[in-house]
Amino acid sequence: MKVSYIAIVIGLAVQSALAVPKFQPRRTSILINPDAQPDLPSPQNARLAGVTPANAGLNLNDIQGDILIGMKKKKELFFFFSINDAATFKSKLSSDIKSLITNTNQLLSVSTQPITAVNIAFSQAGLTALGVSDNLGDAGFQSGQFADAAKLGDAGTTNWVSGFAGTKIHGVFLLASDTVDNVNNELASLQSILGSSISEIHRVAGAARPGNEEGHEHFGFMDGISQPAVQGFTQNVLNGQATVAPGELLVGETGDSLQSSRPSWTTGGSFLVFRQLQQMVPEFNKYVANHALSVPGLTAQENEDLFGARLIGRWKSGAPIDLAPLRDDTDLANDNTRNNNFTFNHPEVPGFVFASNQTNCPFSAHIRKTRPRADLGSENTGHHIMRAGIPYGPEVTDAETSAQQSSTDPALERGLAFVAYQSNIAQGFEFMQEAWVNNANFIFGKTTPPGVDPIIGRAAGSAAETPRDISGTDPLTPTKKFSLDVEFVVSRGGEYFFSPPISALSGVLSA
Ligand code: N7H
Repeated sequence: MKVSYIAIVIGLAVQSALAVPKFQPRRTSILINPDAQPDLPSPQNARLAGVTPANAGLNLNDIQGDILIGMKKKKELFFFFSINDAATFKSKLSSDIKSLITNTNQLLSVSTQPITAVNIAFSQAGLTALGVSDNLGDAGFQSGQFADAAKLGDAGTTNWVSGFAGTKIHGVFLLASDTVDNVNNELASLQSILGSSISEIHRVAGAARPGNEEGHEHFGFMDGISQPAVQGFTQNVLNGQATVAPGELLVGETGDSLQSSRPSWTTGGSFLVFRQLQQMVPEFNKYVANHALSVPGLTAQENEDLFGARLIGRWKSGAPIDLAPLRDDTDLANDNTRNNNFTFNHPEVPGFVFASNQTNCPFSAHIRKTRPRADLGSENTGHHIMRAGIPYGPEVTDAETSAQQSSTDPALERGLAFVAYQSNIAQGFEFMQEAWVNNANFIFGKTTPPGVDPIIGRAAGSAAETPRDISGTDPLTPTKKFSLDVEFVVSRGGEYFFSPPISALSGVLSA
């Protein structure tokens, strides 16, 4: 009796062990895909895109998965570390860690996505710790982000997370999945592989916002709509999408101006700019409510929403104000063939003077400052980035809403874990932030100086309490100045990294 009972138990155990395959193909994606955002190519289309142009041959199996997919992750953990024991780290990097790194092709279809996607990137201090002395050809990367803080408009570095101050971070793991548990399990297994060869310096846990807010950042605006189409990757270019040579994002590829001087092992890698940008959401909402416009024919709520939309250049839905200047249009927002198809110029409108007209969109609006489209004549500016960030931190609490003020509780900090990829930081993120966003006179040649970008702009070197002036936001009086006396976005610092091609992990980086 006892023996047959044991046999049954063993039998059931064997049966259930057999019933659970070791590798369970995914049924739900790691990625979100709101209608407003561009779709990713299917693996087949991505391969075809690589065949047509002369610059064919992006190695999507070697390019880390995060670089070309944009702001689409459901959950993402950024784990910043220093390397204590380079020899042990290198031996694990070339074997166990390399086999866990997720490439671009894997992410393009749900069935090939891993349980948790793992990417890795190194700072200059990290490359030095690994004994890599090659010059990657990027001055910003070489000196690190802390040295850049003043130029970026960070009002001092007192708000910086201590881990970002200096050059103590050597690398970052980017772990993406559909659940927090998956991400945490993956981190635990990485930590057990690497043991004491690394130490944690800092971590940021990102997540797409819940429910209908999925894809929206913490101020409530749909994000990730306007991303560059990449030759050799994107097959169906959407109307109004900027098309860039792969070398604008990927080191060593066609279009990288330093292609001939890059170390050969870096081809297919990309510089990753990370910024922890805290968002003061109740303060933003309060400022917008207090500055509601008075455009005739609109309700009070519509006038308030319009003011907010004119700071960004899009409605919360994602519809561009250049095409929907007075009221939101959710059909337009959710149609990715139309929602990016505008230039800010309206030659079809009789008497439209491009140098002075801000009826549809202020010169200072965030999306105009960061992609001036027809304002620069030609789109081919060479200043594009692939944005791959994700919101972090909790939703606003009722207490914060009623106080109209963000809590000082560190557990309630929220914002954007900003990530930008490019082949040249000086031409990409730095240029955008310093020459456009923080420059009160940009867009040049306009009859009214726009002021800084209201969301992320601050003149380099100005103190945090200095009000930031913008104009153009009131369509009835475009010369009217608004004094932004609160910070909507506070920089908590960051670092510059290089996201290497996967092949380099068992090559130069672990030699
Ligand atoms: Fe920005 N926001 O909610 O206000 N961003 N951004 N950004 N941003 C964009 O078109 C936001 C930041 C760019 O091609 C949208 O995808 C916030 C930095 C660029 O038309 C919204 C923060 C930099 C674009 C936001 C933040 C940029 C863009 C519209 C910080 C670079 C595309 C959605 C907390 C220096 C422009 C979309 C184009 C769009 C927001 C940071 C750059 C809603 C909250 C630091 C290039």
